[in-house]
Parts: sequence; structure tokens; C-alpha cells
Amino acid sequence: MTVALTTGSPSAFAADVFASDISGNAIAGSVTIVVTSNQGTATVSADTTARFVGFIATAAGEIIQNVTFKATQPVTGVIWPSVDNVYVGAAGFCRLDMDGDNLLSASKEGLVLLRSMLGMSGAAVVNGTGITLAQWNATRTNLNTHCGANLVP
Ligand SMILES: [Ca+2]
Repeated sequence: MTVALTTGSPSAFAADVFASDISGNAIAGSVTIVVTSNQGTATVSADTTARFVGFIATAAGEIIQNVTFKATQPVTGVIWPSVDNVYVGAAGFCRLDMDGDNLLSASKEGLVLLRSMLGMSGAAVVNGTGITLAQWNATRTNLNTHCGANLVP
């Protein structure tokens, strides 16, 4: 069974994954989970009758594209891969790039950060760097939210 994530840019997926009988009742068994993103695959096995499993993309720009569930069949009988309580979302990343070119420049990001850390604020932080105040404000919010910073406007 494959769940394709076709809209948005999901970077987090979680669900209760378990083996079940044909009626959907949880039973002992093993389910292998393969998560495919635009940057590769990750495989995990869930061996209990009910297990909450989650994946978070590990790189900026990584998007989860699909998740496949395969039950390992026992010697006798049949088990089914079952999924319940699915959560799909976007994980936050600490990003220093301020202008979206995926590069860190000493004369742009470096200078803006240095000015802010020295106590400068407002337009004085970005003047002459090519970084707009709006870009700095978005980056500052990201740094405070995902990087443990406490930078003031
Ligand atoms: Ca940049």
C-alpha cells in the first residue's frame, strides 16, 4: 500500500502503523515502511501491533513524496499493513540564507547577522547589503523559531 503525497511540500509524516487481519484488527506482525522523498528513501520496520511512527525531512528543501507500507507475511495466514491517525505537515528548518539564493555570503547574511548581534536594529541592519528589511524580518523570525536565537527587530 502506497500513500502518495501529491500536494503541498510535506516534510513530515507520522501515523499509527500496525499489522492487521483482513477485518482491520491489530495482530502481531511486521510492517516495513519505506519513505521516499526528493532526496532519497528511508526504511523502517514496525514490529508491534500498534506503533506510532514518524519521519521528518532532514534537509532544507526535502519533500516527502510517498510512503509505502508492506506487511511481512507469516508462514501461515495472511497479515495486512494498516495505517491509522495519519499526520502530514511541514517541519521547520533553521535557515541562514536570507535572499533565497541558497548561498551564505559574508557581505550579505554575515554582515546582517553581525550587525544584529552587535545591537543594531531596523533598516540599519540591512543597509548596503542587498538584503531587504522584509527578508531580514523573515529570516530573523526563522532564526528565533528554529535556531534558538533571540534576535530583536
Ligand atoms: Ca544568500
